[in-house]
Amino acid sequence: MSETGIGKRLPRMEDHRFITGKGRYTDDINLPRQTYAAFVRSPHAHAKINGIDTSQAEGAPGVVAVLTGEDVAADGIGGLICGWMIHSKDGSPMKAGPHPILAQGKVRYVGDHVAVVIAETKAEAQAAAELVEVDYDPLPAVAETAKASADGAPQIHDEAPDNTVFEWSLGDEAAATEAFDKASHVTTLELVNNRLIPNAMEPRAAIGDYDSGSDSFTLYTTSQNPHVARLVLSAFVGIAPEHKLRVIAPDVGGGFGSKIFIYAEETVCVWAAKRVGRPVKWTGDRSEAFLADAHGRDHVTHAELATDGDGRITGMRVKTIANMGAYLSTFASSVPTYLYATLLSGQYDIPAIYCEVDAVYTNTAPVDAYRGAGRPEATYVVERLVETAARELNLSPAEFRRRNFITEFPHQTPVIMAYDAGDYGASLDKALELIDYDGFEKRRQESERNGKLRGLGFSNYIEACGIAPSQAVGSLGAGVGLWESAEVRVNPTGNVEVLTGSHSHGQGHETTFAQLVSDRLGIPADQVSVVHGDTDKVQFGMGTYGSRSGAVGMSAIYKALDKVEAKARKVAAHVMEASESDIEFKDGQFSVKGTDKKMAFGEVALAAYVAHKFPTDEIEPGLKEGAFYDPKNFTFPAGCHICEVEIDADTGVTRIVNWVAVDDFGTIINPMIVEGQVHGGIAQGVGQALTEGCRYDAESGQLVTGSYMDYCMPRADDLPSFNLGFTETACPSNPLGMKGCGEAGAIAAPAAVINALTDALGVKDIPMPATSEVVWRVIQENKPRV
Ligand code: MCN
Repeated sequence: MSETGIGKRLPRMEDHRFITGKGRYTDDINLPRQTYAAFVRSPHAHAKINGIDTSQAEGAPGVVAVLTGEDVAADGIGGLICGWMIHSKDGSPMKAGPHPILAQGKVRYVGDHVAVVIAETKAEAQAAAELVEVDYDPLPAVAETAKASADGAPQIHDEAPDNTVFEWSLGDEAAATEAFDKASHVTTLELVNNRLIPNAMEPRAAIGDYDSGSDSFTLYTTSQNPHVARLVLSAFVGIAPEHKLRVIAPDVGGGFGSKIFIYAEETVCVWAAKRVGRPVKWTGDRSEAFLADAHGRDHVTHAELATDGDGRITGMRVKTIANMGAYLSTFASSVPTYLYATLLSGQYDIPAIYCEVDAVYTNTAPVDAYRGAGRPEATYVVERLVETAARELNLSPAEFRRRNFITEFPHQTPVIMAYDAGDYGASLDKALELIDYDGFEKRRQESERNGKLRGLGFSNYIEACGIAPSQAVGSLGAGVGLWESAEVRVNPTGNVEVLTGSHSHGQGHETTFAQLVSDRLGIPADQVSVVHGDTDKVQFGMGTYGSRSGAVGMSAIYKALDKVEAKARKVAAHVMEASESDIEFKDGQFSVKGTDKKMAFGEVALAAYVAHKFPTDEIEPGLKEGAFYDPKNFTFPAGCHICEVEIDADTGVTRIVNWVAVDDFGTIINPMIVEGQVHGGIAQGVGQALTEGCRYDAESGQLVTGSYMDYCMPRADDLPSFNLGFTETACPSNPLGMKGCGEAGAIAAPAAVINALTDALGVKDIPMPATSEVVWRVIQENKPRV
């Protein structure tokens, strides 16, 4: 067995370059004759543009060009589009307004792109951007999700009356109505899933370059999916054939979903590079990221759970208003629909579910996928309902959950998903043991003696990862299946290069992918290089999001390795003059059954290249194989997170004193990397629950939380040392039995925190983010026991 193979806590091989400052990010790249772009952004949430005077800016020092929406239109550049069509329940297609890369006639949110100034230096571009005179007629704005379609709300796009993009539904309404009619108890909650601003460490950046000699473009950009960026962006900018655009996503400092989309800025850089005949570089600053990176979540939900006299769940009804922002971002429409409502069954056997989702435009930044994308919102609805129902029925939350768990697999839910494998009782049992559930009451009493309120909150989440098997999404009418590609190139010295369509921007693929190769070929992981993020090197790929790189990306590598092994067996058999059926391969050695003949993997690799007079009709020289892998189903990671909080009753300050997470990720390749992923995810979920909340002023539509002064990210001292455990049910739909782990923590955590807070405070609900001020106010209003 390989010392660096599957299951080993191999330190991340990429970290040496990151922690020694040798990472190469987009902003580290500089091209000869490069210019710099600065965007003129709207100061208004909603306004008519009467005219733009660029003359002063054009005359400013160093300015190369000033471009506006008129130039975009003149060059026939179309707008950005949302790729996933949703139909309303009346069958009509979603109503999307145009999304020009530079505003045309109107701006629709603070930060909207109005013009771009291109200059010799960044400072000159920024200074000249201040000189662009825009004549605006401010219009009334609507920023609040719940009020977007209210009578008299300002109309944002002519194409979408009442600011309604779609009114969609999923499930059986009649069955749900019947379940509620017959219910012995109904639990109701009004929930707000707060809007979040993604905060990857590296802000977005792009360099567009045009080579007039070959009439081809290169885009360096902070992308999680460079091939998809090439496909979509080449169509937007009119570059044909598409391989005339090379997209390079070098080291990327985190994305969390926000770097999947096609944004105006990188599109402008590519288009403008040809117009000015020089490379155009843009590096966003943190303030621009707050304003114009696609935000996450932002749901307002009315949710109901029906139970019978035995404490069994019989039905669920959910009505959600989902804020899309001012424009539909690349995948926005899929998030509150197929990534959300399809997970509303949670881990429970619920016979009838009906969900309605109204997607609305508001004068705010576009909203799209953010770590978990739809699944944190679903888990929040399910786990808040379940916990509340248990309390209302005077059952322990653990017992109520256990009574309703799905126990037989495969399980077809009433909301499309067919869960393949899991053991939800096992993760609950293990979590109860790790948190010392039986000792909780004593700990609560001890806290009370010290003037503190203690609470325990569960979150038994499930998610659908490995996005997105074409068989499964085809049935959703998406028309796109998201497979992954891989190529394994074995060099004559036996070293291996793996070319993958996945993109690592913090997930440690250079290590885990190498571990897989090490395991299969019996060579050390440091003899494996992982190549990704360049459309000229890797033929095609779907990129990284939806915790898919393990289950889908690594499965493609696995398939390519099958082919490499099969070919190497042929070569070994030829060189050792044996029958192929007598060749055995173990621990990196090919041997001939029943003899002492053997060859190391490296020797076979060399033989494959240095011509052993192969019978070329049977064996071609070389050792290089590729594969595409399209899974049959999603993977369904699930687990039980329990959060224990202690609240200072005088100040409302909440301390998380213990966090237990027992997750089922199927086969684990690198436990250390997986634990890191879970830690990061929980931290993000705790941020949503306790500190992070994006706010727009309801009247003016100004972003009130536009910097870290007002938008509070969680810090290390807000978090306890996490207590992690694992259970394992292998995923049957991929060869490694893996399930995704990259989003689990962010999906589970918000419900666990709020369930713990409501337990401690003895209240039905508390809004997120439950800052100490919010908690203090609840304490003042409710005067709990202490
Ligand atoms: N892994 C494993 N065993 C498993 C599952 C995964 O060892 N059973 C390993 C994988 O090989 C990979 C890592 O864990 O090295 C994460 O794998 P996976 O769950 O497949 O997720 P992806 O690689 O597809 O990453 C996407 C996921 C998502 S959707 C978001 S959002 C997110 C996340 O990863 N964004 C991140 N984690 C992030 N971590 C960092 N540092 N930065 C981001 O932007």
